[in-house]
Amino acid sequence: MNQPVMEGLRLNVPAYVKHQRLIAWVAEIAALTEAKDVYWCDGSQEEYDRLCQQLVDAGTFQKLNPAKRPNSYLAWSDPSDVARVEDRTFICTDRMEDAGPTNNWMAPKEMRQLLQTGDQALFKGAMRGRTMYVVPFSMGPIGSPIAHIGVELSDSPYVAVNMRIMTRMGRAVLNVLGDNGEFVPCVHTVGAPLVAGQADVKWPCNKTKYIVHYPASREIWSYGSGYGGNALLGKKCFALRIASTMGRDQGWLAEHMLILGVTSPEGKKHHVAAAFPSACGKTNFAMLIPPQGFEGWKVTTIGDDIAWIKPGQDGRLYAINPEAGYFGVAPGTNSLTNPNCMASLNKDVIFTNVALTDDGDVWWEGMTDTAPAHLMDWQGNDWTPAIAKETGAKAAHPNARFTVSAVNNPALDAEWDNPAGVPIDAFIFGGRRSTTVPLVTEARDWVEGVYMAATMGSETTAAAAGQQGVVRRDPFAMLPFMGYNMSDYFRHWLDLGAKLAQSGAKLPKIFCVNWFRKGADGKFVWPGYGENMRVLKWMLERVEGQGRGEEHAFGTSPRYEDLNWQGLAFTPEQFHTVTHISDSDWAAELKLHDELFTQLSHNLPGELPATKAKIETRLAAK
Ligand code: SAT
Ligand code: MN
Repeated sequence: MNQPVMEGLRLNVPAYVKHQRLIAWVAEIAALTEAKDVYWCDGSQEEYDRLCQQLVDAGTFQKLNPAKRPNSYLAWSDPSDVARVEDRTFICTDRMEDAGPTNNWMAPKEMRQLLQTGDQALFKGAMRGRTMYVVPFSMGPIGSPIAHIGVELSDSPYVAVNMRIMTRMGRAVLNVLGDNGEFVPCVHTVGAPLVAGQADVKWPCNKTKYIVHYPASREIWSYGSGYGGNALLGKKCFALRIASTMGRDQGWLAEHMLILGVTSPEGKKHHVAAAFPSACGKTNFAMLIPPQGFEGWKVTTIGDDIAWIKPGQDGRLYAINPEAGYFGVAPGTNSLTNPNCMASLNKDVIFTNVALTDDGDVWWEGMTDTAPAHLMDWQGNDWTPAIAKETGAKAAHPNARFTVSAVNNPALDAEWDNPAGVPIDAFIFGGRRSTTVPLVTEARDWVEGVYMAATMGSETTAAAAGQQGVVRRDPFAMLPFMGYNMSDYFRHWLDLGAKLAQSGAKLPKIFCVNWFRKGADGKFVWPGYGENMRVLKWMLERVEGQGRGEEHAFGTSPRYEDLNWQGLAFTPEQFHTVTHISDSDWAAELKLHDELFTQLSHNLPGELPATKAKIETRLAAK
């Protein structure tokens, strides 16, 4: 313990760490960043409590009223550091075309110069005055053959405590790593070095931000942000961008998908994986409570954001959730829309950028019908409903988040931690579209399903910095999370489907959904949330070769009479509003598909334009 390795710096390597390559790398990064000292996280409860208290002392955390919200904390970020920064996210492959046209690219050598090796390299001295936390984590059950290990070095204790909730983190991971195991090295700094005597701020960060991936060496380097996917590097950076490349090379899939189990009153269980862009209700869908008219049905959560999916011996696809917690959007969540989620948040939560009530609890827009008479907003300002009305000030930031362990979820599936995963019966792809895309459509085959997923569009949300509410193509809901060329990824999906079909296995069915169509009054027509069960049940009937529908140009959709309406007043006219296919809207939509295909023309699989041509023929024949 406490071997002095460099002048002025102790690496503090615990006796149980045997991995020389890991120790050497920690020493290298500590030297580069000139961290004040090094702390190895063991993942214990005692450590978590201690770091949280340290964050309270530093002003980053406020401890919530233990009578209302036991063992929970609130952090308010810097107002400039509130979401993922897609324009600052880079994939550094040798060849630009391997990152593809949807990613920011820089040659690895050039990026390393900027971050590590150049005279002004950003990581040089970046952790001065700060402790560097060594955060060993496993994506997937510790020791499972499908899990992969990462080690994040971060100068943010906020990151360390969040990683303990979001991943399996600590000493047990290093035990599995042994003296020579493989790990993905993740380096993170908030980019705010302190000179001697300088007081720290509550949320250190830097205006300059870089979220950088080197797929070839499976490295992640993140600079300047402390928020969400920019800083919790196990999530989008590792489990999607780096893992998608691993999946391509090794024959599996890393997807931006929730995983849920559905058990019928007869006890038959199906598993579904569903991709939606950030802040489009994945967590709500994964925790759905069946509505009136669905007595005896049960929905259970395996994962709410990311799925790693691998072909099993039997040719079916098996999915695991590589994460151990939820980093979900708070605003809009309430005990009507998502009671399971609200129950998950009763204790042991880290809230970020929600509002603080006068009695030391949290609040956000949509939590209750009436707002509290007074609270402190996410920027620490006085907030009242009157102020909000006058200035438009939000109590919580629209991308305010909760971090909570999966085991807090009352609807957690018994298999959520099973290293073998669960067999997937259906894939669902959904965007946020006020018009054009019907409530639900079943693809006639795998290729048509891949087409639907590839051409998916969605209106942008507060989860990413930038303009909101504009439709952009978001293939497979992976646009911000793809670690390689998007067209090569389409090819990977097509090839995997063909390979599985060849083995004689029954492929999962593919569906496309849209919960977000609006009426002439600009309001959502479909009630969503628990009522999505009606659509889910239809999909599972189709999986079973039952369930009726009507074929149209893009696939098969249910007619009004094909869904169970027991317990919901939803008229055929309303159903028409959320399902009808307008020829002119679709002519415009197909033009956008064309634009996407032009953008992705390098290596674009011929099956996709061919599918589009078939749709056009069908539309013309109407
Ligand atoms: O900030 S995260 O990337 O973790 C959340 C999201 O955008 O889905
Ligand atoms: Mn997500």
